[in-house]
Amino acid sequence: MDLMNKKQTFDAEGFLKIEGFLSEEQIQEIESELSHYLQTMVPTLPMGDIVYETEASFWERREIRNLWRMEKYSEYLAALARQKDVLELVGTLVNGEPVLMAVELFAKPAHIGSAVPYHQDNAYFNLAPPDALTCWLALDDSTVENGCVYYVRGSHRQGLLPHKASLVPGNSYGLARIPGPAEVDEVPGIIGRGGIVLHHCCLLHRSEKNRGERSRRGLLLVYKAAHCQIDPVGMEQYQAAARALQSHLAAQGRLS
Ligand SMILES: O=C(O)CCC(=O)C(=O)O
Repeated sequence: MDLMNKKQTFDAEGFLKIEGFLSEEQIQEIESELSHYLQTMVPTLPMGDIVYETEASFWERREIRNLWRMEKYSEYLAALARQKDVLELVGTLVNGEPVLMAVELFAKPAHIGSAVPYHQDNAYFNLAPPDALTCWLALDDSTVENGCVYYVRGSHRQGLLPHKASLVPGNSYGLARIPGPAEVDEVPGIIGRGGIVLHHCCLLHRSEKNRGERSRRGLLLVYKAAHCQIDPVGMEQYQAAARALQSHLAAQGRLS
């Protein structure tokens, strides 16, 4: 599929899936950088840049749910996000010069990896115009069993829907009203290791708990176009939700 066909699909559906975007060799290189990151960076990270799973095993085995702002700590990952073919594709889809916002990990460990509530990323970003996207890179085969992301086809065209504090560590903001199954055309983002799914920042999406035997790691490269501005009113609402989560965790003694 050429770039213009990819753009047509992305504009119409709000997401675009490309199997085998990275080779097995590249994925192994990323994995080796990740193990280095876990050993050397994770012990030094500030609280805001790491989130642990909160299931019963929390105190015994601290399984990582999310790593945020990884581009700050890993030159390798920052360079990966600047790869020419990635920037060319992203620039076409965001209608302008691509600017990296973040590199993140959604680790979703086997058995306990927690669900992500329905949300639109732009409820967090508050960008106008909403020319931003996430490139979700599968480090494992992502299946229904291990908690793939579900995308609501065409939902990016509705604009931003009301969100509220979700109190979910790692995803503090969620859709205020959860749509019924008949209201949405939801597509499971089943994708093989090395594949990518790019989704528009206004696309409604969620993921379920990992009920499988294997982890479901997604490495997220998040971009906006250079011409985007931040809407301060929306940003204040999101930050209030983030503060509500912090107070909730502090009240439970879980801010450690
Ligand atoms: O990986 C997941 O389960 C959720 C990812 C997500 O929310 C996103 O890509 O914006």
